[in-house]
Amino acid sequence: MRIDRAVLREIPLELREFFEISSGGTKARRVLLLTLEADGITAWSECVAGETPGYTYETADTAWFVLTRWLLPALVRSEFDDGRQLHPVPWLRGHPMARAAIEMGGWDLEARRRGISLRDLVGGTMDAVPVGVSIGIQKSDDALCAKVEQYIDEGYRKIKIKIKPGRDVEMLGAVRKRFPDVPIMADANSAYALPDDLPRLKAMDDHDLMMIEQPLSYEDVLDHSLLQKQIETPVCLDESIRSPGDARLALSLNAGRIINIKPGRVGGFRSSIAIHDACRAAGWPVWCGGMLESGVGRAYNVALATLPGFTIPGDISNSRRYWSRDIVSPEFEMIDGMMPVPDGPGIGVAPDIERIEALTTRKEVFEAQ
Ligand code: OSB
Ligand code: MG
Repeated sequence: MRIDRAVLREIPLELREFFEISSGGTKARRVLLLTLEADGITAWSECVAGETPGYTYETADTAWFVLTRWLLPALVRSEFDDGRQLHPVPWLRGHPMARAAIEMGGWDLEARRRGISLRDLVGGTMDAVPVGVSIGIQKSDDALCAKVEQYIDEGYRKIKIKIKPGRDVEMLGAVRKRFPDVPIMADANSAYALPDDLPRLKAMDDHDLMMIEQPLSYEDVLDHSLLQKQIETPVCLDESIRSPGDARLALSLNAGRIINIKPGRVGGFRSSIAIHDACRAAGWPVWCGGMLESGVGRAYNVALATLPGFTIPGDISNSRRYWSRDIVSPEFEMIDGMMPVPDGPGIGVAPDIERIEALTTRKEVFEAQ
């Protein structure tokens, strides 16, 4: 079969709160939405690239360029048997978030063609997935503790706290003192380096953290392995894992004990599942990370997290944690710290097409000849 039509759109979506990580912050999200039409079916997906190259090198602008210049023109010229096999332009290096938008849209298309949910196409086993929340860097320890308290009250099962040099060990100590039993972890987004920061990273062992996520450079798997030998807290890799090959390297070097899988970061669902399978075989738990997605991207994260190796709560929070109003209905809302998995065909939530159309700031259409 063929993709008859592909439409790429950009919409602005304002976060309810500024979100700060060690490399910078964001409030005005620029969300790229892709629709793929084939056999009278329309699939929806999201490209999760950020506004700046502060997490990976990709941005909404680089993804727009790669998608409109190479990937989408080739996509509408290609033939395929199964939606899970959309890999236009195999020679194109890098740009996994741009590629993932197409690859994941193909999964929604295939699930809708079969009249099954994305969860069933993935082979997931859970009806609801455990949920955590990621808290950006706050102005003060008191402000942070207030947020932690609010999210615990709402039922979140894991509290992730963004850290950076100057806002780390002491701040985590203050939270741990106020909340002795809460499951807490830290995410450094590559803000530290060996050997200088080793004492600081060792000191985090005092605060009973579930894990520390991506403490060192995104390029440096070997140093994460050296670090893990010297600290008790499990190291979790995020930015360092861009492919199943990266995961195999991390596993063989013991460069941590946990991997955060974000399908956009690794080029889509096929890679995500391969990483999940490799970790499961090695006894490493995984969890699903987030990129401040709209409800469209969130639906994919929820479906992926139904696989059995996703034993740690993901960054898959309520729609309301991010947006005054999401662009899908129903919105995502957890029950007792568990996100129910949509069971309708494909992503199982309906994008609000009229609102999306009204919000669209740019749009490009590709049609099969
Ligand atoms: O490192 O996990 C990260 C958001 C943007 C970029 C990087 C990260 C994050 C988050 C947010 O932690 C997770 C979410 O979507 O709730
Ligand atoms: Mg992270």
